[in-house]
Amino acid sequence: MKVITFGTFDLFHIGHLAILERAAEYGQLVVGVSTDALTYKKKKRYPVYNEQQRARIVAALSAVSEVFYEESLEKKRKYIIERRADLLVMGDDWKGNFDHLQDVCKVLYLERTPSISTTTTIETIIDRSTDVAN
Ligand code: C2G
Repeated sequence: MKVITFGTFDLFHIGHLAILERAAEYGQLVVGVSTDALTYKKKKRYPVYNEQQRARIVAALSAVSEVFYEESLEKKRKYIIERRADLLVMGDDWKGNFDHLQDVCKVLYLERTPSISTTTTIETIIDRSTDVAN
C-alpha cells in the first residue's frame, strides 16, 4: 500500500510528527512538502523555514519513504496518479476538501493533534520575548 500526504510542515512540531506516523501505519509514505510560494498562497505568509530545509527535515523521518515538492493544491490528482498512491491522508482541518479525488485513491482524514500549530508556536515565542523585554 502506498500512502500520500501533503503539508507545509513549518517549525516542525509534534502534531506534524503524529500525523506522519499515523499515515505511515497504512503503508509506504510519500509526502508532498508545499513550496514556499504555495505556502504564501495558502497562508498569506512565507514559512519561517524555507522549502529545502522543511523537505530535508521531513525526509529524515523514519516514517517517511519519499518527499517531493507540492507546487499547487490543484495538482493533487496528478501527484497521486504519478506516484501511484492508494490512499490520501490529510488532517481533519481539510475534511471534505479532497473527496473529489476518491475516483483515483481512497481518502482518509485523521484527527489533528489538539492545542499545537505553527501559528500558536510563533505567538508563544512573540509573547515570551515581550515578557523578557518588559
Ligand atoms: N496537523 C495535525 N495536527 C496539528 C497541526 C497540523 O495533524 N496540530 C496536520 C495537518 O492537518 C496537515 C499536516 O499536519 O495534515 C501539515 O500541516 P500544515 O503544515 O499546516 O500543512 P497544511 O497547510 O495543512 O497543508 O495540499 C494541502 C496542503 O498542502 C496541506
